[in-house]
Amino acid sequence: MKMTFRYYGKTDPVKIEYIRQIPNMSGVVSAIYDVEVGEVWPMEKILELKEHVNSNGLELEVIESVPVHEDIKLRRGDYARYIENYKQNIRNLSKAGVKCICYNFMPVFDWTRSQLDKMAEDGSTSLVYYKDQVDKLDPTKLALPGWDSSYAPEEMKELIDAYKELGEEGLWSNLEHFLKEIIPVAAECDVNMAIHPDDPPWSIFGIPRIITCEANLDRFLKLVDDPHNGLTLCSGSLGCADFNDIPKLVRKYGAMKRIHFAHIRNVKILEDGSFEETAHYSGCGSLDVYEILKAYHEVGFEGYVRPDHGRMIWGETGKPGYGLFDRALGAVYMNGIIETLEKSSK
Ligand code: DNO
Repeated sequence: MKMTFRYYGKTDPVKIEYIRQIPNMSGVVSAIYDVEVGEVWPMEKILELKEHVNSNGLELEVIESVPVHEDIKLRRGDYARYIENYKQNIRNLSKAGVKCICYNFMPVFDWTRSQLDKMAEDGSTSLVYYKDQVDKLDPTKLALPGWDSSYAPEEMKELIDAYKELGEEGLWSNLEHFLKEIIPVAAECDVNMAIHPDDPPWSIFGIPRIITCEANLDRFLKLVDDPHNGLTLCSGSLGCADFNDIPKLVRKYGAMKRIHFAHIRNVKILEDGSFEETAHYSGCGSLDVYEILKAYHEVGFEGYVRPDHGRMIWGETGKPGYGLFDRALGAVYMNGIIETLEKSSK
């Protein structure tokens, strides 16, 4: 497996020069951030990013994410044009050597948390999801990093209502339509599409969420049964629900060669089903990172892996979940486990 690190481009407070100093880093996972959602990423911008990454000794083989416009998820308005644009993005990225594209099909909101800087006993801060707090939030007035903040409250309300009306089956049907359009292009370009699970994997604010559990992952993979239609298996997104057994999912979908990208994040599940993000080390959270990596090793996983959300430690400030220090610790911890697994199985 290839170790990678998420990088938000030249404006990221985490400099690419620092990322390359983390042992065993093969490349960064990045995106073009200054093009509106749904539009085609100009080839010059893609090549400029590639050149910037490559000149720092790293690869740019994974894009996270090419966002899917809400019109596609709702199959309304300009969806047909946005799907054509999406296909063009796949073609352009493949021309620049990209092998894997991560995306999600979460309505309106990407990952959701009730607090981004909850302080733990050791003074570190992390992202948390407390059910009672989330239940009290007004989604039309919320803004979290990673979310599209361009909606006015009344537009947000209209969108939420449209999804409530669409319901889960409507969303499945729109996802199927989207996949049937884009996967043939991905196959032609030999780019692996890797859907990110819903985070958290349950419905919030009454909006449907479908990439949540084993039965739904089975259903998703069958919508278009092609290896290019695969998964970003995010341990923390799926694993914050105790009905998801991550090593089991890794073994199952890994053996089917349908996992293209592994996100490793640890979370501590609380009694009421709330959760707190923790350090990657197994002893800190509810997930056994050793068992998860062992499952990847056993199925001969050859895709990309990256440490996901880290805490803020050692006085660092920056993008919630995406500082340098704790993610670097996560990468090095994972390197240690992977090296041990590889050498002890020889
Ligand atoms: C959270 C990330 C997600 C992910 C998107 C993929 O930190 O894992 O925002 O990038 O859901 O489209």
